[in-house]
Amino acid sequence: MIKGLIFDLDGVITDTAEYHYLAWKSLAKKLDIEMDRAFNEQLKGISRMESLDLILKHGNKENDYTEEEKQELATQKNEEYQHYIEEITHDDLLPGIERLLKEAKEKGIGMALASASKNGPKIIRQLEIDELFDGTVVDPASLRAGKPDPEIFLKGAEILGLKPEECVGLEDAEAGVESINAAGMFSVGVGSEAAMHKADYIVKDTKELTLDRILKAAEK
Ligand code: G16
Ligand code: MG
Repeated sequence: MIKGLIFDLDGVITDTAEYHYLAWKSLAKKLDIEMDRAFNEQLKGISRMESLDLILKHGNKENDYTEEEKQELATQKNEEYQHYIEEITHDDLLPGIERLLKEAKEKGIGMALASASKNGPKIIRQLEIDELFDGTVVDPASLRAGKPDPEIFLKGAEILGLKPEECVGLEDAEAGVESINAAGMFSVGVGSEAAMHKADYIVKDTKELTLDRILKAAEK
């Protein structure tokens, strides 16, 4: 029986991907590296430092910076990103998400956040949904390995006091779906069939996410 939903943040609850993209693009420009939206797809769901490494590699500059300089570059990106997320309000919840969160709360379904973002707690406060995730946000800084490793979703289940098979994970990134599957949970993928082909249940848009549909699919 399904007793918990474990959510990715960016791309599932709200669309911060565009802000990550704009902030990375502006840093890449300063470093004389071209990056477009297609390349940006690879950065979804992975950590800040892993994203920077991929961008440097993309520009053939992976050996040009010391660890310290890379930390400084990542900080610059994050400062620009934080300006963007200041503007987030409750209205930035993706369509259907508020209803899903309400339905889950009413039915006593546990909810946890499995986001790679260190800005997650601030974003859910701005969205005014932090009370629903009180004490159930996995701290990405505590992880040994990021997505696609199952650790982040397993920690989410542990925080909820549930077994992995009692949880459903919701993701929009391929690395995230792999993480959910490896955790032994039912995976819901938001996105195109092609991008989400590894998910157990696929919806094109968050609008299609209702608790009823998710539970029916997971408990089949
Ligand atoms: C999000 C984004 C990634 C980002 C990561 C780390 O993950 O999808 O692009 O690199 O968080 O974010 P920050 O720099 O804020 O720590 P998720 O797991 O919410 O999709
Ligand atoms: Mg995501």
